[in-house]
Amino acid sequence: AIDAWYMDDSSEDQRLPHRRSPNEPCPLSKLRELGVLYWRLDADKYETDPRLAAIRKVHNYSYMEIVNISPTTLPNYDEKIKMFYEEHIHSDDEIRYVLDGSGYFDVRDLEDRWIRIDCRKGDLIVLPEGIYHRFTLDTNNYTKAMRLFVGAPIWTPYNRPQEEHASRQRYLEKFSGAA
Ligand code: KMT
Ligand code: NI
Repeated sequence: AIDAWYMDDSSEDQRLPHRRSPNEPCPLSKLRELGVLYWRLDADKYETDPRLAAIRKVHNYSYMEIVNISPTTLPNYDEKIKMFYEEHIHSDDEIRYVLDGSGYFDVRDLEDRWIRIDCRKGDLIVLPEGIYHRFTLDTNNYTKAMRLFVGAPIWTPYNRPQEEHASRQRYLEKFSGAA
C-alpha cells in the first residue's frame, strides 16, 4: 500500500520526508475519508494496461499527457517547482499516475494538518476538487507522471485562502452532515 504520514513543523528542505518523531503514520482509511482515491498499478505496462484503461473509462479520464519533472526536462523548472508547492485547490479533481521516479503530494486534513503522501512508480492518486494540497519532488529529483483529466484540462491553481471558492465549499459540504 501507499505510505503516508503527518508532517513535522520544520521549514527545512521541502524534498526531505518531514516525518514526525516518533513517526505518525496516516492510514489509507483516513485518506479515503478525505476523498483521496488510490490505485497501485504496473507502470511498466501503462501503454497497454487493461486496468488503467478500465479506470479511465469508468471515471471518464479522457485526457492524458505525460510530464517529466526534473531540473533538465521541465521548462521553467524553478518557477514550476515553486508553484507546485504553493498550497492551492483546483476546480476539478487532480489525477496523477507516477510512471517513474517519485514525489510527495501533501494534503490538508480537516484539522488543517499536513499529510504527506509518498507517491512512487505505479501509484495513481486522485485528489478531490477543493482539497488543499501541494506537490514536491523528493531528494531523487525526478518524477515522470501521467496527468489525467475529465475532458479538456484546466490546471489553474487557486492559492489559499479560497474559503469562498465554490469548489472549496462543495468539498467542505461533504463533511457537514455527520459530526
Ligand atoms: C501539479 O499540477 O501539481 C503537477 O502536475 C505536478 C505534479 S505531477 C506528479
Ligand atoms: Ni494541484
